[in-house]
Amino acid sequence: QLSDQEWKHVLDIWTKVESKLPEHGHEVIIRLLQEHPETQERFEKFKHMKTADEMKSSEKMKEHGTNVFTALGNILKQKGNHAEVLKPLAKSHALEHKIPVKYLEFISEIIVKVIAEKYPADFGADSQAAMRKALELFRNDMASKYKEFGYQD
Ligand code: HKL
Ligand code: NA
Repeated sequence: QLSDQEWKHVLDIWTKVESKLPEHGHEVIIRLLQEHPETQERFEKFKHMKTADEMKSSEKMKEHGTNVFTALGNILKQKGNHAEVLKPLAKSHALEHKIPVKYLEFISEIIVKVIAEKYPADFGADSQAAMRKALELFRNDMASKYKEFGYQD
């Protein structure tokens, strides 16, 4: 679990992220698919795309990035009491999309990197550490739900 101070770091930087949430969500998805091409195969609607430019001009991908970042924001705002919000997400990612925890690690790293690039002055070492911790908590709780749903990656 995170301290009050750590949650404050996480939610303060998230307020900045929300000022351009669709753009940042879009960029994270593009980088996930570019840096880890195996993740692209999991998206029926994106797996045909060949170039980063094609991804950048895709309104569908921007919409997906928006949905992912909106969902993530809703989870972070629970400050760890996210069981109820996490359950349907864990269920779909385990049983429908079949997304290994390893891929959740990939996206977590990219989220931290992108925020650090966009907001260097507001996302110092303590904030970065707090965000990593929050994303780790998210992944650990996703992983235990995966087990409950009988999904082993
Ligand atoms: N997805 C998230 C979050 C994440 C930060 C971690 C998150 C939050 N997803 O067809 C769909 C696919 C989705 C969703 C609909 C799909 C394929 C897919 N997702 C793959 C991934 C990967 C692997 C490339 C990773 C790392 C990842 C991480 C939130 Fe994810 N995702 C959705 C969502 C929401 C916006 C939707 C699911 C909506 C839902 O479950 O409703 C009960
Ligand atoms: Na995703």
